[in-house]
Parts: sequence; structure tokens; C-alpha cells
Amino acid sequence: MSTVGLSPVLTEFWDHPQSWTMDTYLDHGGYEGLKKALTMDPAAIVQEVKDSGLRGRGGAGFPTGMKWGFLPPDDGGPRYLVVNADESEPGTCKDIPLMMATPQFLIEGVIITSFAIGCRHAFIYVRGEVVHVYRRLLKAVEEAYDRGFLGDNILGSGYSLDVTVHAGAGAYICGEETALLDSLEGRRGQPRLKPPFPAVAGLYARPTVVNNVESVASVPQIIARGASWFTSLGTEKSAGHGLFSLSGHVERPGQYEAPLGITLRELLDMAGGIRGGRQLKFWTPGGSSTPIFTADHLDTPLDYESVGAAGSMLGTRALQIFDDTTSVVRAVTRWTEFYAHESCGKCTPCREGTYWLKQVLRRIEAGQGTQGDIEKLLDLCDNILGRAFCALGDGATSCITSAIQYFRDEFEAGMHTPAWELFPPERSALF
Ligand code: L3W
Repeated sequence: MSTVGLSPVLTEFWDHPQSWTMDTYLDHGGYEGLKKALTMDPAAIVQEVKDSGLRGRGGAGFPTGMKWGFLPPDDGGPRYLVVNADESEPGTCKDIPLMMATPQFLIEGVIITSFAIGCRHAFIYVRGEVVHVYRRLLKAVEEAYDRGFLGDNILGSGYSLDVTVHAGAGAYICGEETALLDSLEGRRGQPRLKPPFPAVAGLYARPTVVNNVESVASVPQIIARGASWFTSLGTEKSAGHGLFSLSGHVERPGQYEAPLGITLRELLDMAGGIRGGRQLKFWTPGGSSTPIFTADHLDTPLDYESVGAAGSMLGTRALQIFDDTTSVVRAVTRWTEFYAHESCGKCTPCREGTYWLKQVLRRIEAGQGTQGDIEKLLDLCDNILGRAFCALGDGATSCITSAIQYFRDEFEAGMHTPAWELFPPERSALF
């Protein structure tokens, strides 16, 4: 973990040998945000988060305070907060370390958010495979109950909240917010038609806020330090700081906390550069579902607007770095195999399309591509993009269309030469 141009906030005491305990959290100013929040009017908390400019850290970048504001007026019935902790996209690896290192940031954020939106029962939906995270969260919730931060009459405020940590069964689709809600209700996780958005009809058809782990974990400091502190970080439209996850061919992969708007060049300086002093070939700015970038984008500010203007998405700030020994065809084929495997099967474009994309890519990878295969890939992508039921389909096309845009010659070489001959495995570190 490192920080760039910022006093660490979320990662401040990750190096502490007992960073995850309540005592360590309290020693570092933990729960000051909650104490302040409980003296505020809930509507003022929503306004503070709106003013902070915090945007959803789960990929879409939707303004968090605005999402909270979408909840209909209180009708006396239940309303829910559901934390999306189903992190599982290739390259995306920030929420799991955050929950392991400092789970109380999330728990405090859950309590403040729930108080702000009038929720009495919050859920944290964590990916089933990460049993260690599930256990850590259970322990963290238990500690919060023991100290009076959860349960009845929190800190004597009259406000009560229960938190349930739920482990999913391990499916990428359950990171899609409505599939997550179906799964939480005990059904097979498949996306629902939107609208209605969860804010109107979510868990058990009640008003529900679904927020990413890092978004919720950012709330305590926004309340404790004020919206203007948060807007002083980052850029005008992409406020604040966040975790940038560097993986792949870098000297020091890991989590780098930095203001939004930092560039990959600056992050690489912190991370010791490309492994072995080699050249950067391509990278993802926001996980495998965002169009790839090349060395030409080293100085693109990593904020929502700049990355979008350059043709990709900031997504989850999962920066997967590939050096010049890597076959882009192999990387894209591996990602596509992931999407084909994880497609939930509900809609035809994604279910059938990802299968055929995988078939065509595999033969190009094997040097057995046929004339017209590149056009076939582009046509398949065109028939998925915007036509699939949820974002998984769209996301599956991004790496393919962008890789063809930047490295078409490598796909053409797949008509006669296998990728493993062009990029022999003994020279290519990743595959
Ligand atoms: C009420 C309206 N609510 C929008 C809410 C909506 C949701 C949020 C954003 O996809 C992306 C995806 C992945 N009234 C509303 C409204 N909302 N209009 O705002 O919605 P949306 O549809 O733009 O995005 P999404 O479905 O949340 C998320 C990308 O993130 N991604 C994902 C990475 C990794 C994982 C993982 O590991 N599990 O998901 C990376 O880029 O491709 O495009 O809450 O309800 N009028």
C-alpha cells in the first residue's frame, strides 16, 4: 500500500499489525464521524454527501448522495442499505483488502448511511469465495455491537440498526445490483429489469440503497472532516481520493491510495515502474470491462471525465498492466472466457454472444483464425453492446473492440501464427 499526493485516509494504518480491530480503529479517530452524524439531521447528512461530490466507487461513478436522495418519502415501512461487496471482476481487488485491513471504516459508513436514509436493517453481501473476508466482517460487526455502535439505541441516540453479513455463492453476476438483491432474497442471482431502480423497489420490493464497499467506507471521513475537505481532493467533477489497484507487470503491485485525476505515469513511479524495466504495452483503467489503454494514455488523468473522453471508463480503478512480452489476443481471450463462463444466461445476446466470442478468439489465439474473423468479432460485439440485459454483456465487448482498435495486426497474425509463437510463454510472464 502506498499513497500519492495525499495523506493516507482509507489506508492510513493498513501497516498496523492489528489494523482490523476496533481498538486500532478507535485509536485512529474511528467513530468520530458517527458521533457527529448522530447529532445531525439525516437530511443534512445526505446533503453533505451530495456536496462532497462522492461518486460510486463500484464502477459506474453515479453520485452517491443523489442515489440516497432518490429514496421515496418514508412511509413507515422498512427501507434497506445493501453494501455490494461482491468484488470479482478480473483486476478489481480493492474492496477485499479494504475489508480485511480496516473493516470498521465500512461498518461506520454503514451506520452513518443507514441513519441518513432511515434504514433499520443493513446487509453486507460479500462474495462467497472470500471466506476470510466474511469471517473478518462477522468479527467486526460483533465488535461494533459490543461497543454499542450497533443494535438498540446506538450511543444513546435513540437510533437502532442491525447489520447482517451475507456470503453469496460466488457468481460475478451477483455484483450487478439487482442480481445481488435476487440472490440476497434467496433466489438464483439474475438481473432485474430497471426501472424500477432499487431506490424505489429493491430488497423485498422496498426502497433500497445499493452502494459499493469503498463508497460507504468513504462516508465517515466526509462527515468527520466535511464535504469541502473531500472536494479539495481530486478534480472538480471527480472529487476525492480512492484506491488504485495496480496488478500485472509492475515492480510493486498493490493498492495505491491517491486523489482522482492522478495519472498512470505517476502511479508507476510509485510502483517502481514496469517489471524488469520493460515497456508498457497496454492496460485497463478500470477492470476488464473497460476498454484498454496503451502507452499513449500514460498521462491521461484518472478521473471519470478524462478517462471517458479518451475512450474508456474509470470503472473500479483496477489498473492491470501488461508489458511488451504480452499477447493482447491471449489476454483478451482469457477475459472473454471469464465473461462466457460468468454470463448468467438470462438474455440471448450475452449468453450466446460471449460463447461465440470465445470460440472465435480461441481459434485466432491458436493461429487458426479464418478470413473475416475480425469482422465477425466486431459484429458479435455490436450485437451485444446495448442489447444485453445488463452491463455484463456490454463489459464483455470492451476489451475486444479496443484491442482490435489498437492492435489489429496481432489479430490478423492469428490467421496463421499462434499467439504462443509470437509471444513465447518463457518470455511472457503473465500467461
Ligand atoms: C435511481 C435512477 N437510481 C441510476 C443507480 C443504479 C445504480 C447506479 C449506477 O454498473 C458498472 C458497470 C460495470 N433512479 C437511476 C438510479 N441509478 N439511475 O445508479 O447505475 P448504472 O446502471 O450506471 O451502473 P451499474 O449497473 O451499477 C456498474 C462497471 O461498473 N465495472 C464493474 C466492476 C466490478 C464489479 C465487481 O467486481 N463485482 O462490478 C467496472 O467498470 O461494467 O458498467 O445503483 O441503481 N434514475
